[in-house]
Amino acid sequence: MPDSITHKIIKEHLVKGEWKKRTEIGIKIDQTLTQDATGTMAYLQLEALGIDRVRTELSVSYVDHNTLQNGFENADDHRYLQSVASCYGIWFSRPGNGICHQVHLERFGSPGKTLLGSDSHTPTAGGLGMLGIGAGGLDVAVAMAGAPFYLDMPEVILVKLEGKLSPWVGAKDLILELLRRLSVKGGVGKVIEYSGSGVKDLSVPERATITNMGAELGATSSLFPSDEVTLEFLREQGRENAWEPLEADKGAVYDQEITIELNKLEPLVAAPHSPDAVKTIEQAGSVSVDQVAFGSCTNGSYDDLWLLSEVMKDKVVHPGVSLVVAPGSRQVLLSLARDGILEKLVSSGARILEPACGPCIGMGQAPPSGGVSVRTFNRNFPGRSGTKDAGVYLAGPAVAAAAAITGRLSDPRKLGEYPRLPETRTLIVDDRMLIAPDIDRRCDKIIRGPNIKPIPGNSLLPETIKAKVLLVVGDNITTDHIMPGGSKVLPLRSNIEALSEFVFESIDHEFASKAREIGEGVIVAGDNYGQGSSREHAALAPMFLGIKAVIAKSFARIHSANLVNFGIIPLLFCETADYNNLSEKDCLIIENVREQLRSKEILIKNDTKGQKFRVKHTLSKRQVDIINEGGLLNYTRKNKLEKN
Ligand code: MIC
Ligand code: SF4
Repeated sequence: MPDSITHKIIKEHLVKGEWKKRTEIGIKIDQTLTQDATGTMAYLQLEALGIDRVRTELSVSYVDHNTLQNGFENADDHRYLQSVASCYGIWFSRPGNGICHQVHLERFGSPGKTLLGSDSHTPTAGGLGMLGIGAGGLDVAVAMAGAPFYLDMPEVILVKLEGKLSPWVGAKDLILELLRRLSVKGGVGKVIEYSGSGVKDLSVPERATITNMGAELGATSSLFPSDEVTLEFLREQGRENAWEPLEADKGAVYDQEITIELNKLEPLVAAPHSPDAVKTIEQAGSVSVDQVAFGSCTNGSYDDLWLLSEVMKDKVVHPGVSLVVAPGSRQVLLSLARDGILEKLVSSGARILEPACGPCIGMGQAPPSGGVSVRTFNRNFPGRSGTKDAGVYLAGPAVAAAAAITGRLSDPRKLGEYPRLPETRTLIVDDRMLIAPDIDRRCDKIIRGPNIKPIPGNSLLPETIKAKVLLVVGDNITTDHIMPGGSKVLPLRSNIEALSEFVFESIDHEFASKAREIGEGVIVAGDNYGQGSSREHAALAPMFLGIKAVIAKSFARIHSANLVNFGIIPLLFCETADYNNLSEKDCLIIENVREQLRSKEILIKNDTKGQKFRVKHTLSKRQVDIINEGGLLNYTRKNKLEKN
């Protein structure tokens, strides 16, 4: 049977389960990546698994998120990560070397291989034809220990790109168009594969912008073919040996097909506060802009920043705008410096930040009160910028550059002729900020600062759950709502007790104290609960606060898996009316829960309202066993580590 790219890669890596849609499969993971904000917990969990060295082909630990060092915490975590990397045979990308996804694309990504990362934008690697999947830190730790990674066999959507992009219209506009059509839940349970005549004109960084933001569609992954363009990119990186051609077979069958005519696209933005609130510039209106932020793992490439410098040439940033620029990697920053582009940017008034996530995760550069920020990033969830009442527009580099000059949202096509990228451009490859694993290593001691606390444990699932509804929320609740980021909270990622104080802070700032007072709780939610980040802390901290189950209309993939990993039951409403019947403080009783979990439907008694209702689950037997054990760590300790 002719295969899609997705099927080819999965077939080659399938180690458990059957080739059947929506059933659980286990795949072998070739490479892993972690970043510092999720990495400390992932490595604490790796330590708890008791292996002596990672069993993947390659694992990399990046430091890119928590780089603002307001206190000792982040610096301590960096030191911990470096010492773990050296003990376990893991590459270490030092702070200052760049954002994990950009560096991985440049230095390690490989067509046809699998990559599991403790960050939701791991599918960025799909720009190279590599199957990148985001997961919670514990899943990544287990994969590093050499066990399979489990996921539901995805459906595959084919997106055919026809024609050519017009000047001033870019890859970001393409993925925003897809978000407009499919919404933030349109990709859940699916891999998005690109093909068509338009593919060959997209560079690898442009492809990576598109696969990166597949995460915003909720997709499991996104994939481009590996072709001559891929080879050229790898050659530029001195890595042509990593290349292999990869394309779908003729006649491959897809679950859904979409065509995008590239010449019909125009510059787009995602309006506050969701990546799918997509509008044309005209529809968005001539909004006054206070800040423009360039960079992130979506648009931090050389070409993106070069475009900004061309637009800004001989001009200075609008007096009402603060322009901040964070290159995606040290390679990009070095190359920009060599080519005089950095000089142009500084002379135009750009505020240059280190190559890291920075403002994207609220690590500094929060916009002013009620301000508007135009960002080349991928998420504009409320409060994520660090300013609660700021409005963030997501845009491509052309729209963001136009805003930096005019001080308003404006159509870049009015800026005149589109600049031409110099044909002789080369990138500086310098791996001295990457520490390679030492084959003959001696494991010196792992260095732990006082902010690193032991991982809280969980007990076995009881026979009966008696818990109060602690919160009722609507659709599309993000993990930023559940467990916020930002410079105040992120340094606490390895201290769950301290972190748990901030759970649901922006929705109900008394949530943590209520949870502690009540003891056992349930969350009630609408559709797509837990979209966004892969942070397992959005399950681990609620577990610490006594949350036993989440009942939702539907879940985002990574968060649902994280709930299972920490022993919280993800349950689905059978009838929407039952969602409307539940109120905060209702006391819910699930009798014989262990027994009930064996079937797909579960009866819940609402003791407060004297009602009964049914919910369902889509958990595999393996996942039910994990929940019964109180989470994946307990389960793995009991059942010994599986091998690929
Ligand atoms: C994000 O973009 O939200 C993050 C920060 O990169 C997260 C990971 C985290 O919360 O540490 C992600 O996307 O998974
Ligand atoms: Fe970093 Fe932002 Fe990318 Fe997340 S989305 S990895 S915070 S740059």
